[in-house]
Amino acid sequence: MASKIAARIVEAAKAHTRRVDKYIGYGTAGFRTKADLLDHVMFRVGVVSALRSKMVKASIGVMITASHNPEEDNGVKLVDPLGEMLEPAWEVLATEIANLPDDKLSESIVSLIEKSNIDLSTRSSVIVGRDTRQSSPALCQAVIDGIKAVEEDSEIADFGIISTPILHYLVVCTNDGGKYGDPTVDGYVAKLSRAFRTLIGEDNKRGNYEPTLIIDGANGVGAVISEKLIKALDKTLAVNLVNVGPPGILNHDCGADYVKVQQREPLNVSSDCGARCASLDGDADRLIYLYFDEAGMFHMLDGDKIALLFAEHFNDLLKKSQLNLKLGMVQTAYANGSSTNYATKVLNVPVTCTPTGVKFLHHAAQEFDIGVYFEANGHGTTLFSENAVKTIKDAASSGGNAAAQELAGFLNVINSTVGDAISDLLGVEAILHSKGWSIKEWDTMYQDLPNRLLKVSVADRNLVTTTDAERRVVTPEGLQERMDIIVAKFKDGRSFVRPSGTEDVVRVYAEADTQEHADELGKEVAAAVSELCSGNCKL
Ligand code: 16G
Ligand code: ZN
Repeated sequence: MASKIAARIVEAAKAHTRRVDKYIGYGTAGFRTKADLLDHVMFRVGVVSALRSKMVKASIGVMITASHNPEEDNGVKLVDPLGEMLEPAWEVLATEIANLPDDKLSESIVSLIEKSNIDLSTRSSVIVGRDTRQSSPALCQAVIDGIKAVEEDSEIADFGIISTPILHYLVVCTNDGGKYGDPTVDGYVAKLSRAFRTLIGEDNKRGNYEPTLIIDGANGVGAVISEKLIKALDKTLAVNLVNVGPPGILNHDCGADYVKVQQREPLNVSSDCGARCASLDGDADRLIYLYFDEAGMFHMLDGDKIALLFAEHFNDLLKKSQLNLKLGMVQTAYANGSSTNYATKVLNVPVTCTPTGVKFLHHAAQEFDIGVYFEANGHGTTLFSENAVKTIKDAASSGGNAAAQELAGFLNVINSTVGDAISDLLGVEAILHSKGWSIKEWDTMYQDLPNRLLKVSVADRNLVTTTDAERRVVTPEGLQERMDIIVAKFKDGRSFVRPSGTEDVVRVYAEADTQEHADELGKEVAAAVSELCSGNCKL
């Protein structure tokens, strides 16, 4: 049976031969490179997804996207049955299969089926989604060809253009029989918008909160989903949607990554507007807020500020509702030192630090009853344990506990399956409304420490290895000692370096009491990395 399937796959693979030698690895965000190198990878990912579905006897997700990368790139990642990132052992298997020469495909598939004890009689079920890139439809077809090569009769739910978080949501809802929500895009929009409208209640204006918002759709799928959402919100929130797609170019001078990295406003958001703007990235799983103050100064509120807003509000609601649930936060080393201080010293909320990458944060957040996790780049969500869901719902339904009822509303606004810009945006708006806060009041919760991000090109970025959630260097030998000496020269100095998981560079982060000092610290550390890894520094 295994060899029969392998023969079918080899036959179908003739339409998706491997025409490029380049090794393509399954990185932190799946396979990602120039779109024209990906046809054979997509076909093989289709094969792997169908086999994985048979093995776990559940629906698997496949998302075709390169997130915030430029239009000419593309990528693909697999989503496991509970909505989480693909199991690491299968990342290895997927990478192996994606990079095999065509004539080695057959034996490798047979060995995978046999070693993993895959029950071939189980019908494969795969949920597929794609972002708005021009290359996505053809690459999606390659994935579908791969799934069908394993089993012509596979169950394939092709949802077309959807955001990455919607794909995660669909996988969860499909596998839990609709408990988390209705497994359709309309079901997703209805769930979130209904919960938001319930939280806002009759009066959408409160204190200094104005129910008007600019959404920067990054010319991607976020704009498509926002349009559906705007309709469903029915004026509870007045949205001015900009960067809605062609002729605007995906992620070009707009989107969450652009705003975060360039520290400036996206295209079509003018500096004198004085309003709140929420920037989404190309697949709508990252969110960054921004505004201009009266003096025309740009201000950015990144993942850390969003996390602290959630943490503060949930902390508050837990106290008011007198529910005994453990609230915690998860950050990475990139989190601004001020945000960590605010959480631990002002809010008394414990903070776990993990390596970069959603899967690490998500996993660590499961240790709490209510776990708020965010990367500074704007990717994050809140997880509620089973115990938390039950406790909150029970308290809310017994009546008279307004804080518990508000928490129950957040259970439905938040997409806990993965970081979701649209859901986070509704969460932020509901909190600002609840507090009667302007964006400025949110922004002044704490003051970010000045910081600088640099990258260094080196001969081999994997020379750099780290420990302690990327906060200390193990190799090259002597680098950490050098960094310790440099950091000690700066007031409030902190710096760490790590090899990027998505680019061929070593990243340097530096933080200090003034911007000048952060810049200086970053430069000195980058020079040390360059020297010890024989590379060249570049901004
Ligand atoms: C990927 C990760 C993101 C991380 C980024 C770091 C996922 C789904 N995405 O985009 O969490 O922040 O990589 O990139 O895990 P870097 O390794 O190049 O710094
Ligand atoms: Zn993204």
